[in-house]
Amino acid sequence: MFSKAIVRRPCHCLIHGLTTSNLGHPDYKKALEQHHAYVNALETCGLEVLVLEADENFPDSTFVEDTALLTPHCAIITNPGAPTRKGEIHKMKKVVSRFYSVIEEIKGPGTIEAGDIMKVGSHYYIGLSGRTNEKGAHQVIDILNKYGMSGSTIKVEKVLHLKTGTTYLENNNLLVSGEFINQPQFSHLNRIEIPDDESYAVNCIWINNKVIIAAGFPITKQKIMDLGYTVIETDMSEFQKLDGGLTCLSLRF
Ligand code: CIR
Repeated sequence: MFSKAIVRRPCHCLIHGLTTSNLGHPDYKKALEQHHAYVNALETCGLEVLVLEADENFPDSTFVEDTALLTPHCAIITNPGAPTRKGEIHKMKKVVSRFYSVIEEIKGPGTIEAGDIMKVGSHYYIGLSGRTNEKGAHQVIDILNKYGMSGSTIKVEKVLHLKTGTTYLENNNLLVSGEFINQPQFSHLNRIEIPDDESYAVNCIWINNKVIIAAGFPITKQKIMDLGYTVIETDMSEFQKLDGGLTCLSLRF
């Protein structure tokens, strides 16, 4: 169960955020409205949400998930692989220290962005992607082991982060798309396949038995409702333009 979340309002320079999509620049006003609706969705799931003010120094700073991994036993401040995002961690470390007394940090040359980390029980799958390297992943695994948790690595070849292509909905249910559909490390889970034309929607958030999903993906919505979850839809069009999904916009703990 989660009780809190941390989010950061999008800054004006969001429109210059990193992207591989060809969907055009986000509309700032619309992004702010969508962010507001996202916070409402988290609150509807029962979370107390800390909304941090926009940070104009970092275009991608609204994607707070990448800067920290918040586990039940410790917080781990990451070392983002994207050079323009490395500085985001300093403010986040201060914020996280309000809630955690045990804080670990990933050191270069290890890099990791927590969009590459997916928790399944006390095990953490870590994607080796363009942003997360072996050294970063192994530092995280060593820290997890120190606190009685575990981790393993999975290659991410076609998408930005591990959770761009798969998310866990608890109760053994895993949404999978593309390169993760036949991933042997997931074979013990109940895998729900999301078709290619809805692959953006595979990035969902489970919170206390409700699932927040991106609006406009009817097949995904139906599959999740069929599993018995209450579904909350929210429009993500402006964040999709920057390769950002639902999980990226918050730290939940
Ligand atoms: C980036 O490329 O870093 C941002 N535009 C999007 C980050 C998405 N974060 C995530 O998947 N956890």
